[in-house]
Amino acid sequence: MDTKRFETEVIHKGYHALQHHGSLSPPIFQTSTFVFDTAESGAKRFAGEEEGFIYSRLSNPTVAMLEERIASMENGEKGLAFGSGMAAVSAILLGLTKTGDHILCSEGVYGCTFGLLTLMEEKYHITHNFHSMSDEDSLRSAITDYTTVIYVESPINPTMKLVDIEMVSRVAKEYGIPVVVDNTFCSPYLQRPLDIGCDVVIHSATKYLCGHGDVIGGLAVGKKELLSHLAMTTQKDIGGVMSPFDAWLLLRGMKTLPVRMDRHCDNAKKLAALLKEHPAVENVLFPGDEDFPQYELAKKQMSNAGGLISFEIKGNKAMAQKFMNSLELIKIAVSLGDAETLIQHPSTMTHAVVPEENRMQMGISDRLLRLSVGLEAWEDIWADLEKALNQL
Ligand code: 3LM
Repeated sequence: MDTKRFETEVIHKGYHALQHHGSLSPPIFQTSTFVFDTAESGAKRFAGEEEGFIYSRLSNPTVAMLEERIASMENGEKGLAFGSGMAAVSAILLGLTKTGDHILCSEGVYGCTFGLLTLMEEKYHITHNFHSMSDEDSLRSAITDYTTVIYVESPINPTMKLVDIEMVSRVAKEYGIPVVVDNTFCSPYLQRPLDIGCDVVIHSATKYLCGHGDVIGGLAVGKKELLSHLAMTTQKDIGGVMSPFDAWLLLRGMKTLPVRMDRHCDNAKKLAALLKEHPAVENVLFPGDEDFPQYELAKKQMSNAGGLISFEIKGNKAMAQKFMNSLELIKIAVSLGDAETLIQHPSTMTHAVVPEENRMQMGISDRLLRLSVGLEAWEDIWADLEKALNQL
């Protein structure tokens, strides 16, 4: 079958790979192991001389179908599925580094990624530093002889700052350094980093890809040679793999990714404009806002602005928390990309593990809130926000 458009592939890609007996919904191969016809056949599979499944930590048909589908969505050669976004991040970063290496990171990262980088530095002497990557010259000056990975979130959680993925990848190529992009906030529907030069894309599949708040999962996509190597090392031997049932839920959720994302984006655009006008709010951070400092970059590398809005409450932390507690429809919860609108307080929640000094450098004040705009009627979301803001 020749390649079809994104909206078609997200529903069909990988279906042919299964012996599905005509079942429209793919079977969940809920098995830990696979039976070999003979001892010789088993030996050949282990030696890579015979096609076939061995054991579900190594590969599973339902999970393999998801891996084929996400590879197609990101326009990459090979996909890998993990038991969480952090299992993906850790398998990729540990797989690409050794003691003494240096990781150059975007100006901010998700809190647990920050925790992992700290752990790698303390335990394995793999150093890192955060950098704005705002122009070629400063990027070049931040690359050291020991830099072996450039790790980028764009948009950055939760400050929404962007990194020019094409520019960073172009410069990194000159030095032969792989660029890893965490594409969780956009999903492949809004941004395809491999198309603009990066080497590995990572997702917390828990978020937009799933879309229904019922899976913890991670995905990575890149060149076949590199991803196969990671599959046989840090994925297989650390073992943070995805279960067949979670792969099935993701295959189901991803079919509606384009229609869901369109709605998330439309709702967020309307709400960002309304938040900007409200006297109790300042610093609305939304890449689709014409006053957003990187609006042009957003237009260049994202096909739409996404469903996340961060903003500060005028006042202090207590007022931010009071506002959250006054909400009724909107749920106070971490995570994002679900049908339900969720709000969280990064300085005490997703980024609580980040020391205050680093949080300030990243731009995470204790008045900052992150709204994951859901699929409800925007008028109802706004009514809830406005009522709670008016109480401040
Ligand atoms: C959150 N984020 O609410 P999992 N990369 C990015 C992420 O935002 C996340 C991960 C990786 C949130 C989770 S906080 C306790 C809840 C950009 C997760 C990690 O391992 O699937 O959670 O993904 O921002």
